[in-house]
Amino acid sequence: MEDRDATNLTLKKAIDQAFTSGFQLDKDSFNLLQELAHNDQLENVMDKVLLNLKTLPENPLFITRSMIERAVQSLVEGSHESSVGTIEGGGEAFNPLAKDIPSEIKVLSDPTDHISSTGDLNGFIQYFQSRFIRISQLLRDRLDVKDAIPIKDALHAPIKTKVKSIGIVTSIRERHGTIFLQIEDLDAMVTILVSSRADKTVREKAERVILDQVICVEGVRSQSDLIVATNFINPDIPDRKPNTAKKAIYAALLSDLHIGSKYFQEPAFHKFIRWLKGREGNYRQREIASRLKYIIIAGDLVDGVGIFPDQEKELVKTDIYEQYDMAAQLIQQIPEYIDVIIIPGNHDATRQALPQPAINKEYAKPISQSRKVVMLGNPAKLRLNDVELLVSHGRSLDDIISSVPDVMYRNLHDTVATAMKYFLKIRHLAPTYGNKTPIAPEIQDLLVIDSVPDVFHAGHVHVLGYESYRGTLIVNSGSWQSQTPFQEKMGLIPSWGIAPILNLRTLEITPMDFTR
Ligand code: D5M
Ligand code: FE
Ligand code: ZN
Repeated sequence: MEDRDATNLTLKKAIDQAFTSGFQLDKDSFNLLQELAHNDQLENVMDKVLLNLKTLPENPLFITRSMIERAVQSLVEGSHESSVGTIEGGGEAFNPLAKDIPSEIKVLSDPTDHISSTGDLNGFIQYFQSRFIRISQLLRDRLDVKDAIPIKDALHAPIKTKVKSIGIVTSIRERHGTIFLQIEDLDAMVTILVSSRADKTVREKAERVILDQVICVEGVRSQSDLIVATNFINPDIPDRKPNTAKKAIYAALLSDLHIGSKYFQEPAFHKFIRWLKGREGNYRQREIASRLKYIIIAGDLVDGVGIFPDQEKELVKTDIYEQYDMAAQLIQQIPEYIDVIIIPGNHDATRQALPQPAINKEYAKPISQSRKVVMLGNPAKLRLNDVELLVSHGRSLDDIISSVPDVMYRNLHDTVATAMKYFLKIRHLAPTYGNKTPIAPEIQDLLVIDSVPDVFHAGHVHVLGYESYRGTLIVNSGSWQSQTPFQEKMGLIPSWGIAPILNLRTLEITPMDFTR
């Protein structure tokens, strides 16, 4: 008797919850709730249903059986991607609203037509000067940096006085626990010292300084032309409210397909395409598909040829033309009302050094002949329905991983957004020269993040992650390639086949799992 009372109570609670939130229950869903209550499975289900409903662009009148089923399933699975669950086959007619919504794309910057470097020594001097000037301007926009003085003046300040200067970090060394940094502006250079006994916050900041970044150092002028650091200031991005679209309209953020690789997960990608066409997914998932207007591919569309030693063993297509042919055959199947935007990565057919021009037209031809695509360079900045996106492949994430203490290949599932945050803090997409990321000495440093994006999208590390930072949504899009032998050796477990879908109206991400 008591048991039945408890069952009725949870059932009543769930039904009340639905009604007070303004939803009705159809007969099927009522029956299911009853069943769940009877089996002690109703706890938290309605919370989950209502939470999922919040991410819908428009509220439905009824809570249907499939909405409840999905909530139950995701509670059982419990992972952070579970809000999507298995995609079921859908029966009803698919009416893509996005077909009637005109696309609003504005390319704000694309390096493709600004490539001019010759690679000589003068080029590099000019390049780093451009970097210094552009980022120190961003630093000077900060109240706490306005009073920074040139390094040569700091060197002439009386001993034991406080000084503050901006410089590019030209060396980082550690000896017996003391960190020595060298910073340089347009006409002088100084050594910064952080002793092992320094304040913990200063130590922590010093350990996160990245080679060749532009930074402001506060400290005390000491003997022998040293500055003992008391603080490090990054340009960072201001906390603000991002721009959003007026309509509920979606963009799929993808990267790292690696078409041509043995490890490219073609079935998952086919499932993604079927979902776009309304042939996969439950009510809510199909609703999102119907409003999907843009697909962005942030590099590594193909696996390429000769990118790493013995690559042939890992390829199903050893000819780069065939790889792009295969890419074209897949991209062609994307409904024509969806705009596809593609930038290159380090596996694509264009120059390797950053900034990269768009994928070479000769190779991209089968794609551009098969449907309309927007081919941009890396990095690219664009506006989609009022939302400003910075899209870069993210190769220098490898440099961040090798230089800062908190981010490792092994813990990327928790730290990939933190790794991307470094770029925003230092306002540069590839700080370190001469490590993993080749950089071409353009006259203007096109890798400076001069305006603050609403969304920052990258890939490369093959791990899905997203986080909002001071108003900017950071997204790493994971991959469509399963673990390669090299990644296994590094301890990198890729998250493949899960597409982060961006709602441009709310800047929220719905991860959609196409692996099952
Ligand atoms: O890079 C995918 C991931 O694998 C990225 O985190 C770098 C890592 N990776 C792959 N190959 C190498 C080599 N040769 N050295 C270091 N790290 C590597 P992708 O660009 O897709 O190959
Ligand atoms: Fe990749
Ligand atoms: Zn890559």
